[in-house]
Amino acid sequence: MVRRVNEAKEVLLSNYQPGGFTIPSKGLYPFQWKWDAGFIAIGLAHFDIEKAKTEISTLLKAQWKNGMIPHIVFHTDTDTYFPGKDFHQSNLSKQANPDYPSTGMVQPPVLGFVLERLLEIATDKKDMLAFIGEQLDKVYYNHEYFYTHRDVNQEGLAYIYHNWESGTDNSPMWDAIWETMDPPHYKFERRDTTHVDPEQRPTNREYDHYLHLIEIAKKYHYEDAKIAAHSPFLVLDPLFNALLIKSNESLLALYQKLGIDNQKTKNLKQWQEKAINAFNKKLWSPTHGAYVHYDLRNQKQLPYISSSSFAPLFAPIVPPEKLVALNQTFQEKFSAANLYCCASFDPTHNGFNPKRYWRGPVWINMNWIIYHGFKRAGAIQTANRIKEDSITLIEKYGFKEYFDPRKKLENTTEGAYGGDNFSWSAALYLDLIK
Ligand code: 9WN
Repeated sequence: MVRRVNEAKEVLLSNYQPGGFTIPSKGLYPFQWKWDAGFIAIGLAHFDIEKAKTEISTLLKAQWKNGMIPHIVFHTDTDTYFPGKDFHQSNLSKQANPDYPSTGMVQPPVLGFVLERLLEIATDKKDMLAFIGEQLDKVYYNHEYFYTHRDVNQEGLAYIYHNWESGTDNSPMWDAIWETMDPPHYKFERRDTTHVDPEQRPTNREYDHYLHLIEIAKKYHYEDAKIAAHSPFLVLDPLFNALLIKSNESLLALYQKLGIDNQKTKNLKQWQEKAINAFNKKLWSPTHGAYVHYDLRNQKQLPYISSSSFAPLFAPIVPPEKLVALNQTFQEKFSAANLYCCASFDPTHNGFNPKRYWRGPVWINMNWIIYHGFKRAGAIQTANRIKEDSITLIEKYGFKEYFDPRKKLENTTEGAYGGDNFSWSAALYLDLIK
């Protein structure tokens, strides 16, 4: 198939905004999103290193006083997205950054390993290391925020209080939590479904749950301790915590490159040891042969396997005996010859839906994480399969937001869904083909 390198660069450049950040997709997502910004910077670094640096520094300018980096920064005024800044009202929090309206929640902590990847890509290492030196403490304070304010049991694992914090918004595993809630039927105008077929997006009732969780957080002025005490959604997510552990590892490597050994690096080492132990105790399910989510509010594991179950391979987490079981689970459930790798949810489960958002479709950022994970574990064949499938999907369908895992579709016009010219699909394509 024909390479789409120039197109990928065009997607990123056309989504780049004068304010020094890149939107994920025109119309559908018109602001800066946290984990998108990280993946986008990796793609930009392959052809415009200055823009890659700006993407990160713009995001970090919006950091809150307590170290939190918000999930969306509303750099501009536009009403093509709901819920926008008037709904989230970050100014309710004393910790918010008054100069940057944002949401009052987070997204997966990608910045540590993104900075490390930028250093690998950069040709002028000295210049990139100087940039990293300017930003690194901010990322450290973000990790300190997680371990200080998001770890209710002080066990080394950070909770999320909203499905949007997971990045995997409407995964079937949240359904069990929605059943414990009965939010009002809010009156609101969806904007996403004016850009994308509603069949490919969450339902209105799911949005009631999403909005309700934000109303609770707003009621408590986004105070973490109060959210932890009252939110019906309080989850330890294996994707989120694996990326935090991976980023801890990267922060330590980067501090070492900068010749820095201080209280911060001591703290990072302590958090890391505690986190890895707790991760293997609390998030491993012997029944599933995989890592799963833990529902802190209801004190139980959520019994579902998803692409998030394999994210720990990307970090220094998985001991040898678990590696064997995890690999076996992957081969049994996710690597069938008639499927592209990797479905976002267990394709053998009845909750699997190959077209609807995070309930089954392939996402390129998850593939990038799992590809590096299997590579790190030495499972090169599986790693290469994931890389090749990602490249094939993009070369076949273009830079869509998510892709149908089924190789044989009844209707050949189907196969890729969600937003068009989606930034991280373009960015990570540029990185995967290297
Ligand atoms: C809510 C921007 C974001 C991604 C998420 C993806 C989607 C937003 C939405 O788009 O979520 O954050 O409105 O659906 O699920 O992972 O960061 O691309």
